[in-house]
Amino acid sequence: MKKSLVAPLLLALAGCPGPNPRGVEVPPTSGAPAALVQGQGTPVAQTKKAPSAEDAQVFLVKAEQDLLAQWIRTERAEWIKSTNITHDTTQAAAAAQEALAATITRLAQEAMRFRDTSVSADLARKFKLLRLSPPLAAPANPAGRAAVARAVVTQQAMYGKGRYCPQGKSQLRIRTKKGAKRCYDLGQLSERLGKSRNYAELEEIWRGWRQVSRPMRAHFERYVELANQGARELGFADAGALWRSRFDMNPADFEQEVDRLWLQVKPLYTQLHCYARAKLAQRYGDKKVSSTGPIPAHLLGNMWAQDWSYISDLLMPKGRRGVDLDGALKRKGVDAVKMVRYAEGFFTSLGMDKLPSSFWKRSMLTKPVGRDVVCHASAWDVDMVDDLRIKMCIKINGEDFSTIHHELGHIYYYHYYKELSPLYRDSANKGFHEGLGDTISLSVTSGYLQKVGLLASKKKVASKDAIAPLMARALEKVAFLPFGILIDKWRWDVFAGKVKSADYNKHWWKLRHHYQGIVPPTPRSAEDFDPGAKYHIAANVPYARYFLAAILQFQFHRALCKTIGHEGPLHECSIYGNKKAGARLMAMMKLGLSQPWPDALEALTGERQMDASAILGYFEPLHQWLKEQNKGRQCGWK
Ligand code: X8Z
Ligand code: ZN
Repeated sequence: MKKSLVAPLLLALAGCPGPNPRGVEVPPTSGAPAALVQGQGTPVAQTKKAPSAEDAQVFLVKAEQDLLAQWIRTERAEWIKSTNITHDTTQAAAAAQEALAATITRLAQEAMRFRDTSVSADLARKFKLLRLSPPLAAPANPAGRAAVARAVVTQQAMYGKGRYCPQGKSQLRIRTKKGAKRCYDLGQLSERLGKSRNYAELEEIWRGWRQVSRPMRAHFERYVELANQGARELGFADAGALWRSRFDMNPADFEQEVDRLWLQVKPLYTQLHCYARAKLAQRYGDKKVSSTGPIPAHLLGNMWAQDWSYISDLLMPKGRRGVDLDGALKRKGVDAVKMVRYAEGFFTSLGMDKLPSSFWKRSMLTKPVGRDVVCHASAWDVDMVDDLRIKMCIKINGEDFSTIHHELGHIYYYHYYKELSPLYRDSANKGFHEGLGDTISLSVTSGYLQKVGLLASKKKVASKDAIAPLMARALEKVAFLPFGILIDKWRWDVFAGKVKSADYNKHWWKLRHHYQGIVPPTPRSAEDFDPGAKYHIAANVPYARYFLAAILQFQFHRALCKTIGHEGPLHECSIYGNKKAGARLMAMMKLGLSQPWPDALEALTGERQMDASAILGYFEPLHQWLKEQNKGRQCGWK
């Protein structure tokens, strides 16, 4: 989570990676920062004499100091709230967010003085970042600022404290301690949703969790209104345009870029969907799962149908089995701390530093008893130097093993750009931050697991057995792609005023149908607010970054595997222990946000474009196999 710069609501960031999404338009080589702060309101402190480049430099140094101090204060308040959600911690976090927003508004207004000052490219970039960063711009007026902070903090608390408490007869087979009140949190519901194969029970779990988000709709409506107001004050068309302006291109071009990448990968997703649908029809019957229509959303093993790994037992081809990492971790008695140690071991094998001792003292690795916390995994950079922490409710399974690598990716990114000037302490674009740890996860191959003793050493898995490992990976990575794109497609439409609040849910399901090919198992109404059942919507975390990360991590992996001279299929490549690969990663991380992202991409991969050919190449053998399996089936959905 982290700080943002312009009037913002950074609440948002709380959560995922942390860093604030600072903007990244390509800076002019020199010139007036005026364009960067247009729409900021009335300039203050106009001086008679035009300010010089030196004045601008002095202003920015001080501005960065002020911001840093506020970010740290806000980050601490957010940490306290997220690891103990109470009335008071929530109020304190909202107050910190408001104070930060006020600082940013003040700085943005003061920056107006330099609108006609000619400055270096470096300063121009910083002025630009100062304006572009907030994930959500709050209005400059104090009442609006406070209201939007409250709306987001409230949604986040509703999500964090959310429980489903069945009324009357229930299908649930979740064991609770005798006498305990029968309410279930997201962790319990998700676990059961992954394991149960009982249609009615799955339906109840799916519906039950969505009761939590129903009352969020009114808060969300207010938040949209105020976020848009804030964005317009900064000179953007709406809050979605502000979010899309952070990728070194204009908002319309960014949307096209995302569409282009999606169209590249859509045929692969469609084949996976077609195959999964046929298997689910075998399991649940063709009355429940139509052979030509969308799939009921509750049958895919995940609360949001974004990762299908938990139904791999239904989808793995006969006679082929993936690696049983869940079993291996449990058999070895690996606990939460050891899981993180394994991940740290991967990063250090690449030549990176060990995690600081404060990380181990201050992180929250397991769900505490007796208090509400935000369990959604996140990585924190509390003092923006080395007070690094993760917050997770780790379960001993393969999914969390992979999430820990994801979170440490954020942590190492924070660590390696800490020397940069505060405004540059972020990744090249947010997809890089989200993709770094996932790139390492792609190197968690069966060969690697054998090397570190988590799997028994057997003979090398022959390449002709590629289908099982590729299927396992596809259920996580390929299944995710349409979900990764639609969350922000929905928010962009909402922010742009294309969807009225009465149609929030209807539009959500239109996109879920269009992109993912899924439908709700039970009728939904305008009173439901199913988008809010996903953390990032409740917590105001932009999501297109995860879609980009899903594409980028395969580009990173392909380039690193080339660097280490790997021969053979990419799914068998692991960069574990390779210092040359580590050096390339560190060099990219050290650039932070100081350069436009194509430069950072080039530093690592030699390429300047985001490109789905890497993910397609990785899955090519599976893609061909799926096409074979789907022969005679009518793929796609009506
Ligand atoms: O939110 C996350 C991370 C924290 S930044 C755990 N992810 C997205 C999600 O859970 O929806 C990682 C994958 C996508
Ligand atoms: Zn993340």
